[in-house]
Amino acid sequence: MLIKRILSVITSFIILFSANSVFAEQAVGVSKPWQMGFREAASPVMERIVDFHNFLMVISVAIAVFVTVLLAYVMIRFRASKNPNPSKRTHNTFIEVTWTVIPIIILVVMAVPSFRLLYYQDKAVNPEMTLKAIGHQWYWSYEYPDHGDFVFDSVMIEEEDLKPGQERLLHTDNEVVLPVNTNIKILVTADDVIHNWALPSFGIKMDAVPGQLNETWVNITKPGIYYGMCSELCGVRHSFMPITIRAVSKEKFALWIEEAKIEFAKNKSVPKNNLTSSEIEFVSLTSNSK
Ligand SMILES: [Cu+2]
Repeated sequence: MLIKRILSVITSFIILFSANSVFAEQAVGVSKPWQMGFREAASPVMERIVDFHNFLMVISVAIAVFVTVLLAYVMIRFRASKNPNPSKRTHNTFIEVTWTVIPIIILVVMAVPSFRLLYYQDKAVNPEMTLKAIGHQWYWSYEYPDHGDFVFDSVMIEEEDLKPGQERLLHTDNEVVLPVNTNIKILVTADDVIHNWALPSFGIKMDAVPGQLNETWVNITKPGIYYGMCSELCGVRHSFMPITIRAVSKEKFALWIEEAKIEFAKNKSVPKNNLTSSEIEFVSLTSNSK
């Protein structure tokens, strides 16, 4: 009876996992049901983050196993019932040097690739274009400084307005279109409070700080739709300011840019008032005095 039950649980798990692999191609840059570990990497930075994670995992597991075995050995070998007269030893120079030096070596082995990765994700080498993301309460707006003077807002689509294929709480009305196989410099800032522009598939999690321009980069390796979200608690609708990126070929991107220049240039005709209340007061006072 018990064996039957266990078998049925195992088969249902196999069916669940194989069903997911059938749909794997449809969902790009989004978490899948029953997923373990990271989203599929879609940039050289994320590929290196995954490799570094796997490398650290081996070290962590080896240390955990070693400590557990050592603890079990000590508990059995030196148990009170077999050792009525406990040892009075307090020092052993060789062991003390060993348990200091080996952890230092392990930390250095971990630190070297960690710092290399940190500097690798810091700045793009020869960026071909720039994307500027600006965080607002509670949506993102985007500029393409190398492609003309336009800006657009990216606001989450509410659940009742979702179209088939759009992910709940993740899809925005205006998608950020980017070309694949291009070194893209990403500038991140904010308008009001601290936000965070996070895109797991690209290995990006960059603070958006008002008055500060933070830089990172991406080179998207596969076309598709990628989802991200604000990752800094920024107010009541913090959970509802996602990022939707459509990665396309360079040719399609060139076409989209031409359309975007026309479509979003209109928004520019109504300039956004970025002044603070004290600045507005100052402007109105000085203009009245003339
Ligand atoms: Cu935010």
